[in-house]
Amino acid sequence: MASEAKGVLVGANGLRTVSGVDKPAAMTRLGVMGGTFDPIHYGHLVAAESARESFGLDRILFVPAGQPPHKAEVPVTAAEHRYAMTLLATASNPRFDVSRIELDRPGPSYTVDTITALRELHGPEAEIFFVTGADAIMEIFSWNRSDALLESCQFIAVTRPGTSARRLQEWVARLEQGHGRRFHRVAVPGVAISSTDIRQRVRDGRPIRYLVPEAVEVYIQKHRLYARA
Ligand code: DND
Repeated sequence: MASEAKGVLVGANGLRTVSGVDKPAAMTRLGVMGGTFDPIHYGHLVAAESARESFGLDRILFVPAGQPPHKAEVPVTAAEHRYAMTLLATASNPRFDVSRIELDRPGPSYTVDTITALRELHGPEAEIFFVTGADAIMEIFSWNRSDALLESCQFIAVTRPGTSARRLQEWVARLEQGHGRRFHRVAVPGVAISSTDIRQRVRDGRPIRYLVPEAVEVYIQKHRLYARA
């Protein structure tokens, strides 16, 4: 027998019907937005919110990389600063959270380890969607244990100015062929902002207003991040 709970039709088997598909009532659809976030900017926020809205995700978990595995040779701002800026940038969105999981785990921050840990935390029913920009997904075969990673969750690749939308479509099709229908593509309003450009602007004494949330801009000034020594 079905019962009405908070406007959701719940069957005796504990399943609710959403768009004609039975799902466990407690199922979580979790978006995971991994990044170096050096610094976080509006391009990241628009990408995350577009993925959340397009796929009806309950939350987006921003995961700043403690030790970005692909940037071992590149100077990266201290993880605690990048974490603090991510907290500031996401604070006003009740569906955005920030995780310390990669900051508190020693060693390189491999995404496959993060997804495994999140799956243990949220249980096997949780649907996990890793959100990446078009440029990042095209590098995914070079990531640590990429075969295991590609099987571990679903992926949402968002369009990014500078990377052809058509190439992204071909990539998603190729990933689907090899690894099943767990790869999705979302066209997001193009925000041609990059962390590299923001760092360069600060070094050059140029404004970064409207490229990052105001609180992040103030944090960068206060801690003299990216400034010329
Ligand atoms: P990024 O350094 O590209 O992050 O790292 C992205 C994620 O990949 C992190 O979680 C890394 O740990 C993971 N990764 C990379 C390489 C190897 C491995 C893991 C491994 O496990 O072996 P950024 O802060 O630069 O950007 C964060 C995300 O936002 C990226 O997916 C990027 O493409 C995207 N993005 C934009 N998307 C749309 N419009 C814009 C964007 N700017 C950045 N303007």
